[in-house]
Amino acid sequence: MPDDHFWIRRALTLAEQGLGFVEPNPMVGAVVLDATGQLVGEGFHARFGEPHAEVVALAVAGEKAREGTLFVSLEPCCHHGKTPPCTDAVIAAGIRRAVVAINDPFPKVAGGGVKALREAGIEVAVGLCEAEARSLNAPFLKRLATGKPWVHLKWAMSLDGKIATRTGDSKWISSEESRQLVHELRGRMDAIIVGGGTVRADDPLLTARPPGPRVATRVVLSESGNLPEDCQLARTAREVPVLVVTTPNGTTRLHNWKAAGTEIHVSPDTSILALLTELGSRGMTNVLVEGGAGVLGAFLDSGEGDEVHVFIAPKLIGGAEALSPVGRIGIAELSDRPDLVSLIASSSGRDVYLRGRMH
Ligand code: AOF
Ligand code: ZN
Repeated sequence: MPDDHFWIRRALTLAEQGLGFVEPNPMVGAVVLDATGQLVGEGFHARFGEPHAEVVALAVAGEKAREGTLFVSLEPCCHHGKTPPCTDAVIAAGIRRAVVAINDPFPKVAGGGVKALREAGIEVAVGLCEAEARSLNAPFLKRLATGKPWVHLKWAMSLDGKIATRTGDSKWISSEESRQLVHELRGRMDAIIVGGGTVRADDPLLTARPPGPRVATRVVLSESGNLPEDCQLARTAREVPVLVVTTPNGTTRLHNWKAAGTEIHVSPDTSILALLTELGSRGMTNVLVEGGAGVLGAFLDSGEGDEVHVFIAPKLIGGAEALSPVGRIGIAELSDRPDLVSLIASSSGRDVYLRGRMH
């Protein structure tokens, strides 16, 4: 059908409005056309626990959905979750044809939704705008496939690739507008991750100001447990969660942090893989790594970065001793790591904001 493409794209655009509100659920959008091809209903999954996209769109369409067509960016669910199965609502509404962008890999659905619709005599097409639908819900799909959250890596640097001067002065490299964008990013994350060195050097608060749709747990990686006793994170741990990830040795130094209300996660396995598996098991979908250079390097060296957010300020810092954003080992040959894809450059105040994906 010539218009199918248009309407499935519309469903994808609607879905995007759930960003930050629906996780750990996927973003889903739906459009209903009547038997003559007129738009009679639209909807999207707006917030975790609230009605699914199809149900919202079908409610708007009402009786006009009979013999009509449903466009949905994800396979309708066929299970009783927090809401009844969408397939029941689609069948009851008398929909004749459904166009679905991608199957839902959620184990309780996984093709069962399409099967239920077909068994009810509905004509179902799957796979239109598949690449766009996969990209939109890449974090949801990654967590279901691997158990790990989607990893955003973020840094701000000068035009010559430094994150501080030779004396360590780093406040501020990026503009006010860029720092505001970082707060928006934080407001839709499940975790903000930093290393102990950043806590010792910067005493960061790591909250989203103003608050966004979700509250991220502030995660500090500290094998040694050597963290300042009086700092913003410890002081605010009862208002916004703080999780310290440490080793059995490190715990001995963290009694005060524990008393302040932070959670201490102890693991002898200090790998990034172990960390992400732990965060994924807590239902986290998106995590933001804010540094320092050692932590960002550890993520990239272990192949655990999915998306990059870089703010480039019109400053020239210079100096062989001044730090660059990504430390640790790095690649040996340029061909050892593919270039970023889906790169988007925009301006943010006087800075350039570059955003791209690793794969
Ligand atoms: C749909 N339409 O709009 C969404 C779906 O906990 P629940 O009841 O909200 O169910 C969550 C699961 O349902 C989620 O993991 C995903 O598989 C599916 N989400 N399905 O038909 C929607 N948001
Ligand atoms: Zn559903």
